[in-house]
Amino acid sequence: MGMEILEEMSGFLQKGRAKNVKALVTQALEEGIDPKAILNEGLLSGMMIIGEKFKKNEVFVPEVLVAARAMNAGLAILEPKLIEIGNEPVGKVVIGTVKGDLHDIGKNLVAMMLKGAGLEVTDIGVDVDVDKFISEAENVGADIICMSALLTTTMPNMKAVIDELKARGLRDKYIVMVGGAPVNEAFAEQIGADYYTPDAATAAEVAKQAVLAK
Ligand code: B12
Repeated sequence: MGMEILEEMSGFLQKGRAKNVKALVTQALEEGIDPKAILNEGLLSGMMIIGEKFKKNEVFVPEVLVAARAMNAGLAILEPKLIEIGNEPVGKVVIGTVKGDLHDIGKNLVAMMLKGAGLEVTDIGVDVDVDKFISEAENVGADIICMSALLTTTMPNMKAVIDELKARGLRDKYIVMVGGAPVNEAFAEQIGADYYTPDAATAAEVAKQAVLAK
């Protein structure tokens, strides 16, 4: 009992059917199903499947966005219950697009997949300056700082954040992840970031592993 409803929920989530997901989360709670099971087996499992398909080019940005919207709709109902039972997130992430850069589609996808992996995500938007990355990370008690850049001219602003972390003696406090189309492994290493991943699904996996290993 209960399992079918969670499978059904995951299926609706993958199709981006927010209304159906919301209705099933409500129903599952009424049936007394453990909110953690609803989260893991109903919502996050569906998002992981979408992430894998996105990685293999079986689905594209619009499908991921509607799935993420459905996940968020379900999460909104579930969150108060999760807080009640004290479900701790795997870790906390602050994510933004660096100063001078307004591209946010990739960053938003990464943020959604991170949420899908059970991380608490604070999205600080686009055109984020050095000080904001650091002060927000300090404020929320983040484990990870994620930076996105889509322009070759704004990539150096990732290094500026890392350099400032070092200057303030905070570099070891955070896991720093970087990404975006022009970013690669060699660049990440050169500026002293901890991780680079080419896509959102891998970013979520790596972030989760990194926090658990911290
Ligand atoms: C959409 C777009 C825009 C939109 C942005 C809308 C928005 N809300 O984001 C608009 C029209 C506003 C725009 C503006 C500009 N753009 Co533009 N844009 C693009 C375009 C076509 C797609 C980018 C995109 O969303 N891709 C889809 C997402 C899903 O992919 P992604 O961002 O790479 O993200 C994935 C990974 O990189 C990774 N990832 C992303 N972030 C992170 C972060 C972490 C931590 C990790 C681990 C992973 C990760 O995961 C994501 C999902 O798998 C690209 C071309 C391209 N093919 O990249 C040009 C492109 C990036 N733009 C470009 C340019 C030049 C500009 C402008 C300067 C144009 C102009 N003259 O005004 C302005 C700059 C504005 C600014 N200050 O930022 C150039 C950059 C060239 C360069 N070498 O720097 C590109 C490459 C186009 C080109 N070929 O010339 N742009």
